[in-house]
Amino acid sequence: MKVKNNIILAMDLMDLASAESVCESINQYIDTIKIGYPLTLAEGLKTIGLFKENFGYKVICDYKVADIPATNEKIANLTFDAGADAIICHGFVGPDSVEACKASAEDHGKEVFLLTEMSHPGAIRFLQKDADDIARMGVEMGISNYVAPSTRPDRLSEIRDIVGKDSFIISPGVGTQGGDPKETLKYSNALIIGRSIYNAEDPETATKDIIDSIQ
Ligand code: O7M
Repeated sequence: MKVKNNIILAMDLMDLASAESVCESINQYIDTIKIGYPLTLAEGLKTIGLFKENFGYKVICDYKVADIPATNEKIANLTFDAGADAIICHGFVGPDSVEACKASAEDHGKEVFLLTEMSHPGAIRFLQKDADDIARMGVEMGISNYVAPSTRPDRLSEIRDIVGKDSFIISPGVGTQGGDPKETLKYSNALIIGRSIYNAEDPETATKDIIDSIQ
């Protein structure tokens, strides 16, 4: 996936009008948006198509799919049928569950991202222990897109080593959660950024400042 300016907007505002207003103000700088449960549960699956039609964005659906294979397949099919370009699934549920999302993505000619370690402090307790193995599983399965944390550059670097230089890693945790954009891009292909942009007094300036800081 190609991502303009290496920035994916994490749009977690919960009403479409506010979300679209932020997108309008930064439209010239981004071409990829990530939406998750906050906006989808508030406004419905139709938001996927709206971002595509109104802005021409690539839409990554962050539904952190983490169920049995049969249920994962239903979730992924619905997501791709609604127009998503990619879906994010959890890895800790194991290869059969991940395979269900991957197969759905392939059937639709779309992409799957495998979530390895998460960016928040609580991820250290359970997920971190298995994150390298999750990344190895992804490689064994032929997955080429990953999510790994910008809040722990050492861990991000280790995950990069496992998935290899040709894999595509996107990283959340920049800004509000403490991750540094430039440091993150040493190991990652794109930054996932939410509150530092959509909660900024002036989202356009905030976006421009981030772009300047990574150039
Ligand atoms: O920049 P923020 O902190 O406002 O938003 C970060 C976004 O990335 C938000 O949508 C989170 O749900 C998501 N995210 C994390 O913050 N940490 C993770 O480990 C994983 C994700 C994510 O995108 O998962 C796929």
